[in-house]
Amino acid sequence: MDQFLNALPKAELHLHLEGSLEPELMFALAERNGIALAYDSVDELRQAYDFGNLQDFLDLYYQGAAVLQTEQDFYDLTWAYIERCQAQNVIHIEPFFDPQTHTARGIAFETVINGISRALKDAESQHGISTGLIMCFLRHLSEAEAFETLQQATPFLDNIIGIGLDSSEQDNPPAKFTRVFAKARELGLLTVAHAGEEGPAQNVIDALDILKVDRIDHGVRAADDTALMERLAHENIALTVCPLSNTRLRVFDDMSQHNILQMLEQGVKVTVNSDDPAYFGGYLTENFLALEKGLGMTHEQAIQLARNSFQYSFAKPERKAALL
Ligand code: ES4
Ligand code: ZN
Repeated sequence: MDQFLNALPKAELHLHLEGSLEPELMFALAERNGIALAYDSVDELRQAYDFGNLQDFLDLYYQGAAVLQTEQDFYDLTWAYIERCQAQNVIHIEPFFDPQTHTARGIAFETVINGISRALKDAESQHGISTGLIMCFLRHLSEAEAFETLQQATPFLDNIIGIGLDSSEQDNPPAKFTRVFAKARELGLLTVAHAGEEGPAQNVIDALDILKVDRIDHGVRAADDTALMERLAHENIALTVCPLSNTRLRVFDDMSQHNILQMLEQGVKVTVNSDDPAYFGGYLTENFLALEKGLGMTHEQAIQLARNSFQYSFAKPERKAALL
């Protein structure tokens, strides 16, 4: 473990709470809730984490989330992630959750958000970690289902800072959610969207121009479009890049091929994030370490990446000033 990278103060802007469900906790919750898993052991489950693409991963990710049943389960999931943050000097977090993964199984929206929110509140009071929760819509589901989810969230708008868009990018372009994003913005919510992960650079353009997002999740395929790269740099549009995710899902064959440092040097406001750390082999420090090992990232570059994570966070101005 590189002491410098672990001790470096960092923010995480792209983390799916359901993707922080470690196999050990998955088995413990399965037992607590009397649920049968398709795997006999933690080792057997980990061996299944060999993905050819995004959809291979999503199939296992939605299956794994089925062990989450009670408010306490959502608390325990979130708290386990917060303890990882505490151990890695991650002092500001903006985690995602996918309510539809749970409401589709008959779990009440309030069960999910109350468990998560209570853990985030404890993170602030016990560890001084500042937080902002982002609710994601599953883009493989319909616009109507996204609207229904936004409706369910209305009593809890104080608990969330924004909305996002995740799941299968292929065949589910940003334009499918134009109206629900407009409605969320009217409600005062910030907006982000996964774009340019497996999908084309055009999805990044459409997320900006049609959904009017405040930040892009992944966005690595923007590098295919020179004009877009210049726009991202000049308009200070941040990308939440996830190096280990991208190699595990074969967006890049090897870390040595990853374009994050090239984008950084071109003036694009990139940040480092872990996405689904229980599935992709590491939390934030491990992602920074992978960049050092695979791309020769310097300490100066690491400091700039960490600085970007504070600068382009949705932290309140006074908190941001303290972080920077
Ligand atoms: C995700 Cl890596 C990734 N891409 C799209 N949707 C997701 N949900 C959880 N992880
Ligand atoms: Zn993601």
